[in-house]
Amino acid sequence: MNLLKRNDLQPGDALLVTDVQNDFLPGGSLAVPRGDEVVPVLNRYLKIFTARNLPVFATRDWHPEHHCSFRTQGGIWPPHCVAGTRGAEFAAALQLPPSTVIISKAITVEQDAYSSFLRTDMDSRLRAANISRLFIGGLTTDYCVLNTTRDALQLGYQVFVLTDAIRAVDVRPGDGQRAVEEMIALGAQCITLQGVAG
Ligand code: VGL
Ligand code: ZN
Repeated sequence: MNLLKRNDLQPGDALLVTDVQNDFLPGGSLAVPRGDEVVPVLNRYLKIFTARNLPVFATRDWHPEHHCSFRTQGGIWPPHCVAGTRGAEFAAALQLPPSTVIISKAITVEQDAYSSFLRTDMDSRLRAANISRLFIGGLTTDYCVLNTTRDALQLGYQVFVLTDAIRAVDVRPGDGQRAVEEMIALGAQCITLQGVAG
């Protein structure tokens, strides 16, 4: 199924690393079960993409201190990823190349944003770089990865979900699995390292 060989990566491909930030890792304020396991796998993808001179985009959840999604403000999440704090920093072990384009999302107090395309310049940055295929991994399967994939497909990008480099919050058991099924139903393809590393 949907296996790509390493040689099948091509100009127009980009790696999109979503929200691999301390607060989403074990010990963080919104810890994703086994969220840390995506880091070494993403590092392998990062090596493959950079070796082929393909661009890397990294998103970060970047909330103001009193963000509406926080329980303290009536939202559903514990306070997390407050801009400029340690919890909002990328995982220390994540080896992002210096050329990584960083996109901050959900930066206004009164609006949340799970999709990396929502009120960001993601689409224009991708268009400027002539990107047509997105390889998406990171956190969280059932929020940022799902909503980013939905919008990307809607906008006409081809999407490959890196199923070995995503993890779900699973507020309700099965949310992550359902998110993967929805992404497939919408037209995303699932691949793993073997699929790009040949
Ligand atoms: C996210 C929960 C809360 C995400 C952001 O980016 O997946 N999840 N805020
Ligand atoms: Zn958030």
